[in-house]
Formats: sequence, structure tokens, C-alpha cells
Amino acid sequence: MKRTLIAAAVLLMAAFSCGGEQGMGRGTPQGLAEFDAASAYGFVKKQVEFGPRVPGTPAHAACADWFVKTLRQWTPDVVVQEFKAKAYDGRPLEGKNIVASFDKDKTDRVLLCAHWDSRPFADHDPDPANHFKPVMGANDGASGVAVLLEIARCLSIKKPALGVDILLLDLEDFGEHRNWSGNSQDSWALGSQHWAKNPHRPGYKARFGILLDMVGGAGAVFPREGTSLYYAPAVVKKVWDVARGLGLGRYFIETESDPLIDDHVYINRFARIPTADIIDYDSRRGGFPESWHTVGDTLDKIDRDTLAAAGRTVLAVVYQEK
Ligand code: AHN
Ligand code: ZN
Repeated sequence: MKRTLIAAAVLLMAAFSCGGEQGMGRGTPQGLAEFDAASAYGFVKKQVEFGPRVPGTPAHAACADWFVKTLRQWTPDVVVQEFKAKAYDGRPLEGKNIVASFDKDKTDRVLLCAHWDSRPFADHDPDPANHFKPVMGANDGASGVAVLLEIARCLSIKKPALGVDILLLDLEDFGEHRNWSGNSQDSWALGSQHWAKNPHRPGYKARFGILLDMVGGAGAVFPREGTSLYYAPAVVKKVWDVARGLGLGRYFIETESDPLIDDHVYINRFARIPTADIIDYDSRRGGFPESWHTVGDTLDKIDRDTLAAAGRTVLAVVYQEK
């Protein structure tokens, strides 16, 4: 009797489980359109297992292919935008922005983005010997993408009223090395600079955008970020109101931060889509997380609850839009 019950429970669990690592079924809805923190964590782990996704490396290429394959489980409309750019030191770079669209012909849309590349040098590591080693980017890169992948899975199960585009941006983190004597602010966010001037669909518009950056760290806080408040105050209000309503105000704090340079700068400035950045930045601890641009930005710093706070909030914002 007991054994039959256990067997039944196992069968039930198998029927209803859905998750990052086991591989989701195609097409037919499995599981709930509810943000699954374990699934999102699995997507961080998967990215980290490729190694640092530094532009020009095999890990970078393999991870891009995995994103495309994974997103195609949930929507047929996945495009890769290949582009060339120049790094701050003049070296040529090749990037790939990846866009997964849900209801691509709807004119009312929401844009969700995160960068997926890893920084080639850990130039904020406490040990100078690490300053030219790559960053694993479990938080800086992989966390935002993991949340968006989990959101894509949910969107494939339950359709929102608006169209949604998930934009995975490349070459965000090739900004100038801290030893570099130049001063090129525009050396960051090369993928969003390209996309915002050359969107994947000419004339692309969205009602608003949300950028996720470093949304996986234990102890994360997301202040009302200065650049977002400048360009997109209504989007900040919308997102932070939803988070508070979900009881997530300990993550989405009311503090206003300095204006930061991130992908949303160019999406606001060039594409003119009001876009807010959800980013872990705490002036009390000196800004970005301690592992930021260090060799310590690894999977062990990732907290499922932080991923869930960001993911549940963004998903609720998308579903409330009419
Ligand atoms: C600057 O350091 C100027 N911007 C940081 C943007 C960033 C890098 N986000 C993640 N990595
Ligand atoms: Zn970075």
C-alpha cells in the first residue's frame, strides 16, 4: 500500500514537473505558467557549464547555439542578429543578439532584455593576478538570461495580452579594462548600441522595456536606478509597485541610485523605448555586488530566491498589461 502510494506520487511528480534541466516538452503545455526558481537556477548552471562566455571563444559560440535551440522549444520566432563591433582597444569583435518573439505580429509589445556575454577580464578582483582572467558571470550575465528563459517557458504556457520580445544582448561587458588609459564610456553595451540603432525588425516599437542585470546574487537589492528614473520613471513605478504588491519590497527598495551605464542607456536613447534596469546596486556596500568583475562571480553566489523575486515581478508586470 505504502509503496503504491509512493509510486503514484512519483508518477504524479513526473507528470507535472517542468524544469530547466530535464528538458521541456515541445508545444504542449507542461507545468504551470508560474515562475519556477529551481528551473531558473538550472538555466544559470547550464550557462556556467559552458565556461566564461567570452566573445570569440568556443564557449560563447556554443552557448549562443544553446539559447537558440532552447528558445525554439517555446516559440518558433527566434532570430539571431550577427554584428561586428570594435572594442575600446580597437580590436574587432563579432557579436550575436538573440531575439525570441511571442505573438510577433501584435503591435502592442513589451521588451525584456539581459546581456549574455561574460567579461573577458576580472579587473575588479582583489588579486591583481586575476585581472586578465575571464569572469564566469554566474550573476553578471547568466542570472538575467536565466530569468528571461524561465519567463519564456511560462509565456509559452500562458499567453499574455501583449506581444513580448526577449532580447539577449551580446558584448555588454567588453568595456574598457580598468588599467586602460583611454576614457571611452561607450565601450560598454556594444550589443544594445547595435540593436537600438538596427532593431531586428525595422521600425520596431514596444510600449516599454525591462532590463535585468545581476538579478541572482544572495542579498541583492534593486534600487530605483538613476538612468531608468531619468528616461523611464513610469516604468520604474510600474515595476516597483508590482514588486511591493507581491511582498518583494525587501529586494525592490525605494532608494534612488546614481545613474548607471548599462544596456538600457542605448535602448532609451537610440530606440526610444522607455526601459528600466533591475540591477543589484547598493551604495551602502559600495555599489555592485562584491563578486562583480572578479573570478568569484560563480554559481555558489546565486540564490534561487533572488532569481524568483526578479522573475515573479517581471512576469506579473507582463501579465497585468492590457
Ligand atoms: C560600468 O561599469 C560603467 N557599467 C557597468 C555595467 C555592467 C557591467 N553591468 C554588468 N557589467
Ligand atoms: Zn559586467
